[in-house]
Amino acid sequence: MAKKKIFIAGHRGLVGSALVRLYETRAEWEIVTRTRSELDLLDREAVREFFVSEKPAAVILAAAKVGGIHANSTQQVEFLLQNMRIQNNVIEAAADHAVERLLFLGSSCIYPKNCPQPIKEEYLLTAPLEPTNEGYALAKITGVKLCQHYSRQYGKRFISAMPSNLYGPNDNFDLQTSHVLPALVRKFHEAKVNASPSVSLWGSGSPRREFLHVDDLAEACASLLDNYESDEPINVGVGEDVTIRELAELVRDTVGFVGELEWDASKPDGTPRKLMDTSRLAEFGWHPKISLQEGLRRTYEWYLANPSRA
Ligand code: GFB
Repeated sequence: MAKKKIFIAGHRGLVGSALVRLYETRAEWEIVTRTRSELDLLDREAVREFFVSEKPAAVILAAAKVGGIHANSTQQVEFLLQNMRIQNNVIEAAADHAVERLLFLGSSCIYPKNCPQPIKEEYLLTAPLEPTNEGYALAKITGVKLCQHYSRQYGKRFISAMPSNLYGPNDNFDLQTSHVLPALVRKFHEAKVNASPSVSLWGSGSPRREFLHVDDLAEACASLLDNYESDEPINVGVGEDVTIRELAELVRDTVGFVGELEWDASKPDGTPRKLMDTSRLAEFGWHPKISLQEGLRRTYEWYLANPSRA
């Protein structure tokens, strides 16, 4: 049987690299990737030419400008513009060049700042957004809606998954631009190595976050791409969250740092909580496998084995 091509856009990132690891085990698919220098996803014509020549049957759009609370809040223009451009280019070209299935990745931060918890998919666009990531959220909401309208207006099988906060191999460990979990791994590791008495963390430690290992996300994406038939977005999370303080204690214990935690109140907390309701996903029949403790252990191992990423 001839293999079908799947284009994994953003294959060097946290999500894309997990998708590549997964699809390498699936014989029915031929993985297609392009580095940024081979194909600039911001360039509409180049993207259209790529679809004409490669003719992928499926696309997972994991290419995006992403970052933690500091990067998001200080580069709202770039997060809004670049993400809109990438997703418009890829989704429109996929529709115009007979891609059979496309999965777009949204994010839990696109839901309203103060919505009831756990967050159901239907809460999208019911109230104002969290200001620290408004640019990113607006771009992602547009992508989710574009897929939904392609599905409704043109019968395309373009779907959207909304992951919670993600972590795992190939994450960004840069302290200015990273998300909290990789930042904590690095901070605690460096404090241990330097025998520092304390580690400085941002905000109050009281916000709650839900963490999903990226290998679990990749499994969920593959399953949804194959079998999810609705045009409604679907949350992909673990169904439980922890405070940032609890996360910090877990990372501290995983790394083996003995010292104090200090909280820098001059840094933002961001949204107080964004725990997603995963009942739609459970009904679909998918459940995560990797606990936060296990995922953290694996992530720290990966970090130690890849010092160049730090
Ligand atoms: O992961 P994070 O940067 O982003 O921060 P968000 C989560 C929480 O961890 C915030 C606290 O309350 C931070 O103040 N925190 C404590 C730290 N110490 C640190 C640290 O050293 N580094 C970082 N980065 N945080 C992002 C959105 O929001 O979530 C994006 O901005 C995206 O749009 C992503 O959706 C999933 O969870 O607040």
